[in-house]
Amino acid sequence: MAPLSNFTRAVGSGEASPGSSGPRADDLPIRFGPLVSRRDDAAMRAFREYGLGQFLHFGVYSLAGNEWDGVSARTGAPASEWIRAWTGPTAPAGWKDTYDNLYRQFNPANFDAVRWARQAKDMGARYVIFTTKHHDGFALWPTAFSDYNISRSPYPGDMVREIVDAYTAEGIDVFLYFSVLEWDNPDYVVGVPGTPEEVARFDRFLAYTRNQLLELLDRYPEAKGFWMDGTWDPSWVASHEFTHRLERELRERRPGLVIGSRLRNDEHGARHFDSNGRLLGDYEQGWERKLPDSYEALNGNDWDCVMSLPPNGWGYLRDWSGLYAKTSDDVIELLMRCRSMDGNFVVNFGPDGSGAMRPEEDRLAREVGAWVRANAEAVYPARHADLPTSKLGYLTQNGDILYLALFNRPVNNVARLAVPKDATQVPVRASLLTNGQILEVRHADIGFDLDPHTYYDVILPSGFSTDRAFVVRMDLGTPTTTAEELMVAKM
Ligand code: H79
Repeated sequence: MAPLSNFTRAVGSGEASPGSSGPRADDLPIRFGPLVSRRDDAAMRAFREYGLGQFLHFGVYSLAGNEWDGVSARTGAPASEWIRAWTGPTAPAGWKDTYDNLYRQFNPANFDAVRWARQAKDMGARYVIFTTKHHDGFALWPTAFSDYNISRSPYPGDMVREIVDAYTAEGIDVFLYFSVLEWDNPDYVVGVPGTPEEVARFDRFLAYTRNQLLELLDRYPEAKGFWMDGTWDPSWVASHEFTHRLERELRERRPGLVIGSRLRNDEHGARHFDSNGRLLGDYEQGWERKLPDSYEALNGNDWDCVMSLPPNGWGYLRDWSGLYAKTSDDVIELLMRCRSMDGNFVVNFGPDGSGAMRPEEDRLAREVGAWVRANAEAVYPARHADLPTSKLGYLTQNGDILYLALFNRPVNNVARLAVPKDATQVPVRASLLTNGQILEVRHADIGFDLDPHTYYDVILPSGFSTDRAFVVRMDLGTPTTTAEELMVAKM
């Protein structure tokens, strides 16, 4: 694909086009390509074992809850945290001005980072991504580089510090969400800066962005990484030389820092991956409200999938009526789907303007937590199993232990797994993870012509019933039965 079309696609559809085509033979010369290749230090090893994460969207938009004066913004703003962009006939007169003054009321009485962190811990989250600054530009830390920050609100404190402290105390790693894009900033430029005045303005904006990122690193040395956002505009994309330098500087300032692929693009405009298909950063950051089709398509890259509970609302959305909200079963399924492909699954919470989680989120955290606790060893550190995928659920593996998280229980209670005929390790023992009950394993060498697989049947106890997915734990060992040659036609 020509680099230009890559660029056009990225700009036209936000983050809609993740996925690498893998390194290509026709290498284009690239000056502003990756600064790292697959790292294997402690920070990245930890990233690979996070498994489950929590996203927190909290800010001035949480006060509105996607509506104002009883009028819904649903048809005029793309998502709740986007409410400042509300336009159309339903938008209140002078809305932007109203919004830009909302911070004067931002004083969430129920904000309690310790409570959130405990809840995340109980849910089984091992990292949190916190919105230090969303597209509205309001900083939840007392930044020295903009007046539009928490210290100008009635809230007496530094929310980022409270989050970092509370989550770190629970052993949950903190990633800082940071939107480059700022709607309210007069120095921000939409489109490639053209006139000398625009160039000067955007240069000021870039310097400001750099200052804030370095400030975050200096103020919160406990933070493990950045989850960048709002980097699709051609103004940022054209700043490839600056962002290349910036990434290097961030890494030098904080060895071990984990940075996703949304920060940068190459000089041809290719985002997430350079024009030769190499990942730009430590992990793929394109999986927002979407999932890869297959493990193979990921080319071994690290990745996380971030997901809102309603179709697309991240900040508090007061009115969920008429929207499908993902259930605990959905979240558990997504979690295991991600783990089976070596990814982390990050579920979003959007507390209300008082700092309270909604009852649905409280319930989801409890239910997901109960499941993850009961099935922890199938979630982490278990990873992708190099076996054919199963229509019954998702496979993960840790050394000699194979896990099948069963979402589609067969009506005959025979859970059949395909294994390559030449596999040296096959399921030899099985049990239910939830209660340790031993399950019978049978080799089912069906003998389909040209089939590269043989099959192992795990017999599920008909007396065992559950209303959630459950995990079959299998020991892998040397095959004791071999494929029979009896049926090979002698022709
Ligand atoms: O914080 C949440 C969202 O608010 C944020 N990312 C998650 C984690 C996000 N903001 N924007 N997007 C995700 C992608 C949006 C892309 C679009 Fe557009 C905005 C499509 C249409 C408007 C950018 C501008 C791409 C095309 C025009």
